[in-house]
Amino acid sequence: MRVCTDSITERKNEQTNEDTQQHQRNNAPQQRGEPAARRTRTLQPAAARAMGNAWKQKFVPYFESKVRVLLLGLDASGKTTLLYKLKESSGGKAGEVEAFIPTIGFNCEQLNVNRTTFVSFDVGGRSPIRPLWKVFAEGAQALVYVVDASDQYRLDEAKRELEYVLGILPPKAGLLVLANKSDLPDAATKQEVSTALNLSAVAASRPHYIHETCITTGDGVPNALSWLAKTLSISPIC
Ligand SMILES: Nc1nc2c(ncn2[C@@H]2O[C@H](COP(=O)(O)OP(=O)(O)OP(=O)(O)O)[C@@H](O)[C@H]2O)c(=O)[nH]1
Ligand SMILES: [Mg+2]
Repeated sequence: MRVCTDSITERKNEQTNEDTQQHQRNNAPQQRGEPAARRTRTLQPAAARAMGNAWKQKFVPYFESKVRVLLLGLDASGKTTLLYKLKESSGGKAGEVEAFIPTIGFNCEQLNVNRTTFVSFDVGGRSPIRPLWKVFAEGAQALVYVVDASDQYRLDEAKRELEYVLGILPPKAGLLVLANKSDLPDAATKQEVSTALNLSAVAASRPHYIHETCITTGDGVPNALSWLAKTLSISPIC
């Protein structure tokens, strides 16, 4: 049996499921230079699968949608604002922004626009539902990754999370990065965000595009989403 000091494996579970190992690698507090006190528990893969199946009931529009788009980003990057902006600019064609807040405490939302369903949740190294992401990633045609370009201290965290998500996303799924909050004076440019995320390397094998946005005013959003619509060969999203 492997010897590991991580709290997750302290349960002495001999399961060597790939999800769990991947989670441990990415979540190891020592690797993030954090004290042991901040360690968190996570779902076991079997529990995640069971919960994933239960969630499929809540997210029927997403799983039955012709076009599935994941909308991810660190907390406070602008995901919810974007969903409401999409709803507003769809001229009444979009569905409701449906929010689910499961007891394990993270936000999840979905929105239908023109037979395209967006499902959104926070990504963060300590997310206890990380093994669940696969349920949503499988079958996703694209990922919209929202980055708070004004929060330059967290660009590295945004990079790590993006790498993890790209690892579970279908290989041909497109990637649209929004360098958001470009209206703020200290916001990184799209070139700086691209470099910080190492975009040309991590997304080399898939269609990708980065655009500066100010989601609150809508600046840059139509241009960015028209790239997405073109890449997905669907009618304009907004
Ligand atoms: N200045 C500025 N603020 C923005 C922009 N986009 C979003 N915000 C603000 O950033 C804050 C967080 O936005 P949300 O849309 O709630 O972010 P989120 O990613 O859904 O965050 P969580 O659900 O908390 O994880 C809100 O106060 C927004 O008004 C932008 O382009 N510029
Ligand atoms: Mg939100």
